[in-house]
Amino acid sequence: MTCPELVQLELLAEVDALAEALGQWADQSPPWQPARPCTALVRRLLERVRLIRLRLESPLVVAIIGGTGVGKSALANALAGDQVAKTDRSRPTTRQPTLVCRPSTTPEMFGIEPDSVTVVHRDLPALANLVLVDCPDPDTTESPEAPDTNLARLRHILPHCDVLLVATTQQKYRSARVADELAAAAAGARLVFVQTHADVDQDIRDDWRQVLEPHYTPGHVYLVDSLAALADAGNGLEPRGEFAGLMDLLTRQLAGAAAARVRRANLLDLAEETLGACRQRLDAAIPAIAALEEAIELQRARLAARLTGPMRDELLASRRVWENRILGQIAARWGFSPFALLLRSYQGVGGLFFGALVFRARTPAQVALWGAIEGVRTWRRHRRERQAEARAARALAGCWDQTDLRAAALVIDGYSMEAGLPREAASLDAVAAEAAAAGESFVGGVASEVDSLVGRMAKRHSNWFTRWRYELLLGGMIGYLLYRPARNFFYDSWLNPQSRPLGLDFYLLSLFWLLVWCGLLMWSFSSRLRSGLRREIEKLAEGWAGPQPAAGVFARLEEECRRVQRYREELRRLHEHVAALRNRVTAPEEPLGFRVQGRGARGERKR
Ligand SMILES: Nc1nc2c(ncn2[C@@H]2O[C@H](COP(=O)(O)OP(=O)(O)OP(=O)(O)O)[C@@H](O)[C@H]2O)c(=O)[nH]1
Ligand SMILES: [Mg+2]
Repeated sequence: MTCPELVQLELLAEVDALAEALGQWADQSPPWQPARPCTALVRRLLERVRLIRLRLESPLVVAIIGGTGVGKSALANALAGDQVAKTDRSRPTTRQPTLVCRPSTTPEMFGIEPDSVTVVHRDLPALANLVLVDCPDPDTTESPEAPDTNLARLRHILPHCDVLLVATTQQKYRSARVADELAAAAAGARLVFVQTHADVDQDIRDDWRQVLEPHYTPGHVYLVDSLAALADAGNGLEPRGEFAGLMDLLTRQLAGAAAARVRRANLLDLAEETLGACRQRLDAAIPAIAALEEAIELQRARLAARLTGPMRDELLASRRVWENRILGQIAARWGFSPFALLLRSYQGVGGLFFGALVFRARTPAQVALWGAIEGVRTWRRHRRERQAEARAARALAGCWDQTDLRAAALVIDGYSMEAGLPREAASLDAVAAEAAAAGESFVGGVASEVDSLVGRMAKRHSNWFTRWRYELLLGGMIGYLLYRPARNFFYDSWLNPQSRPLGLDFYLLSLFWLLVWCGLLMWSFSSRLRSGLRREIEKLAEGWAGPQPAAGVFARLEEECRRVQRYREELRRLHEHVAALRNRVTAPEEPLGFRVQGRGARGERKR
């Protein structure tokens, strides 16, 4: 494979990859107001990319632009080496772009509509590697309402051109109209600056360079006499002086692989400039998104405090129920022993009493908590009555104070409007639905936290040391109380005839003291448990500080914000990728000129 072919293939692959990435980025744009103009800009860029791709294999298209009468048509003739475009003293002369090319070349090859140009086919040597476009001027005063003006025709043709030959004269080099059009078209093209009328005008190139330099790197600025150059060509003479340099640049230096490099540089310039403009827009709009994200966190923290406060109170108020559960688990771990039996009886009585508490639940937090905790046990029993689930769901929704939700939704709606995001996500209905789901997941989380807390505490309070201490204390008391009746029965009644069997009083008293002892032991055991439980619940509630319990509220809006951030991040990545490519690709800059990125050429028109 030859070098130019390889360059061409590389360029094709690069253009395709870039177009695909840009297309994907534009397709994934979020419903965010500032994204709209950026997406539109990138779609226009893609159209330009399509045009550049279309003419990748074709000769370079060199457009000659400049104010009326500066000698564009005369320069086209000089470059072609023949009379190809009409020149005249009456202004304006050229009204439609004139495409000067070899007979094998057609406007369609460059994506140009044939009706929009006058095609001049000439088999001239100068046209071997380039196509000349003699453009109409941008400064003829015409009715701006007229649909078909010189300016409109000029704007229509410029995106199809690779190199802009900017012609001027001593009189016109400061023309604002021309500068504006140049600024708009320059990003997608290399530039060659030419002063005409070298035979009659002063050399203003230094001053012109100064006018250009804030916005352009002008490269070599040529000074030519087009009429003399055309006459030389007609007489079969070789080009001379500055004109020879210009001819050499266009016909030799920019031929072949250089043409591909020019196109690649143009494409990357255009892409970098467009993406840079998009980034500027998005960067300007992003603080409003950050403010919205901050406001969401703040409102969540507020709502969460409203949710966690009652939940903590509820957990503390139901301490006896947790205690009872822990006792049940401890008894189950200990299996069959006197103290385990005592625990079971105590827990059984407690269960009867506290089980009723579940059904006396009144506050939304209570109902929600019990709905979640008893989800497996109590509610399932009632499942046949389908109302049970609806009741739990209502209770979960009721965890939130509707006034709080409305206030939060209003605040966030203001921020999302400011940020340019769709407002439906901040509507009360949407927020209420999100709040219900968030409440449900929070309460579900609390239920499982309580469950593991009960398990943890049961484990902590059922170690061997604790167990044997209580077993010994209870067993000792039982042994002590059994000693006298046993002695009375086995020893006294057989060996001591004077003794009498113990009366009912003794047994009642023994039972009384046994109960008192059991009570004391239970009191000691459960009071330790209870104080530990309080600490654990407080610790649990401390873990709910911050916006986390209300994380699901404004989730849709938060997702939109994330999408916007991803969209912006992707743009930054694309822009940096294009900038890196641009720095790597060396266009044959010298003596070509080009637009300086990021310096905002004057009067830039939106592409
Ligand atoms: N002496 C001299 N005259 C020139 C030169 N270039 C162009 N002219 C003359 O300037 C006049 C205008 O030239 P054109 O080529 O028609 O100018 P243009 O820029 O195409 O003008 P429009 O088509 O109206 O935009 C003609 O009479 C040319 O002969 C030059 O280098 N030297
Ligand atoms: Mg002309």
